[in-house]
Amino acid sequence: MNPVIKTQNNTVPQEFDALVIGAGFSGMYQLLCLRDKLKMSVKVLEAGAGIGGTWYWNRYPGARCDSESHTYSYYFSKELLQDWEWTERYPQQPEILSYLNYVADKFNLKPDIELNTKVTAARYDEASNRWHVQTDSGQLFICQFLIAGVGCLSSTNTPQIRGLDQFKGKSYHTAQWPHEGVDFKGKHVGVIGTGSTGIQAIPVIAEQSAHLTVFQRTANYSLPARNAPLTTEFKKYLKENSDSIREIMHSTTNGHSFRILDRSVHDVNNQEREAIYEEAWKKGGLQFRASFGDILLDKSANDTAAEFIIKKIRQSVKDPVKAAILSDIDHPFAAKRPPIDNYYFETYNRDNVDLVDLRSEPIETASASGLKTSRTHYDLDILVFATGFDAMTGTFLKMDIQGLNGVTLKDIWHDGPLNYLGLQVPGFPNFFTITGPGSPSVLCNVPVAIEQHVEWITTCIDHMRKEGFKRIEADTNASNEWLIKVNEAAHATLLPTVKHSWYLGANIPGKPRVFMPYAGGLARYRKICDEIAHDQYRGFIFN
Ligand code: NA7
Repeated sequence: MNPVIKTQNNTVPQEFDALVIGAGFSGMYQLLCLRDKLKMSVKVLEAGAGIGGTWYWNRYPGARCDSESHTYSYYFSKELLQDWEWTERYPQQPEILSYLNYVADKFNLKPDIELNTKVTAARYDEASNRWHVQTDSGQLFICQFLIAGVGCLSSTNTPQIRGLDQFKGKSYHTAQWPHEGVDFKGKHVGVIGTGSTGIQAIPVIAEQSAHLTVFQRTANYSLPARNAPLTTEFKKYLKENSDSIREIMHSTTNGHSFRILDRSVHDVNNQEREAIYEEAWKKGGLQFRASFGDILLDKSANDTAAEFIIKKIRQSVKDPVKAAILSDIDHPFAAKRPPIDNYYFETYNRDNVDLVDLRSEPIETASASGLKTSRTHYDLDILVFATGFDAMTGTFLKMDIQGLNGVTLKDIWHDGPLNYLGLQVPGFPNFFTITGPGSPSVLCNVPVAIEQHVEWITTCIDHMRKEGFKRIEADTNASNEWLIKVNEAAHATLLPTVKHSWYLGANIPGKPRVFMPYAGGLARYRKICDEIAHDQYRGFIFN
């Protein structure tokens, strides 16, 4: 054994067949599959002090899932589907975290998860065909397979505001929320950001604080969630119909339990269209965008949905100035991740809520007592950054990952995340990425995408073991061809037309502008992955 990374404290390296990074939905299921189905030795390394990934970190007020609870679940175990009962249509963060802990306990996963352990570096040693993985505590692990289940939205983005270090109040990023919570009582609070997170947090913070100022850069669409407790009848329906629900989720574009209707906006007259939108608005949730098949494909079709939502925003917000700022939306509906909300726009009717349009008065500096824009100064006790993530690649690039011939992931992803199927990167043998860039991931109900990836990886490793292969690597040509397909799939939609989209990396200064997720739909993607596996894993090189 010839470790290429040295331990800091001369501890003996620990060896495993596979090492998984991250103990969220992905890492937990990958552990279960490799350990229990393939009987491999596996360790999961998790930076947090608890399991749960996204749902361990995102504890901000109002944090909730925007997939419906019964679909935001593992579907691999019939017993689990029968055991677990969600309470609400859209589960709150604590309920999802309880669910993940329940799963971890039920399948005895925790003994194989090492918490408080952040991976800082990983190097592939070609001679031994092993990954040498280093952690922030100086531990060294050695493994044949390295699998990243690090999540797509796990590296926070906090904008650089001049003078922020002078601010005497408290500031928090929503995805690094203190476990003890934040007491907003009597406080003047500022929230920067009106993406899904801001839209969830703002109504709750408004209720709890003395005064809230929302700093909005880009106006956003949002759909009413119409959250409610699940009825006894619906819970019974779920238990009796889990197979058919799973079948629908597997066969749809976005992995939800509803199908995008195969009709065009232009197939119906104005009155019919209005009635369809009205019905969808009443039902609430992301299903609104499934009303017609061409909403995300054709700008003129999209305009009808956009106009309908903008009309609703104007009806909800009484102050005409606020209504104008909130409804001045510069991108097509659903071309950015569409948030769903609980009385978001109505929150602006409260006396204690102000709205600042950062496009007409940008933030200039922070001061000891708040934020100064080009127009005035806002006094704040607490500043909340709901400013999103360095999505899809940020967490990978914070680790120093080195593949063949000393090439780092940073080198190979300099112009964008080269990958094959979002599962592997050429030059990084035996390294798999669960819901990596190049896969449908964030464009879907993510647990469905995760189950597909984890099961594909498990079958692939099983195949290798049966065939006596020790090493798998994505072919460079196949990867380049895949990137062309990812690009074509995106450009067949309105998704790449948005300027400030994190799908494109455009929210992070200096990040290459490449549309990262695969927009061809989960069902089509699943078929491609299955066909490639069936065709002797075309595009992968085995040794
Ligand atoms: P998002 O969707 O990236 O939203 C971030 C928000 O923060 C958005 O309104 C941004 O405005 C705003 N932002 C970011 N940087 C700045 C600066 N420098 N100044 C002012 N405003 C800024 O992140 P979320 O956490 O809301 O949601 C992420 C995903 O989590 C979501 O899609 C779900 O999948 C769950 P912008 O629009 O860029 O002008």
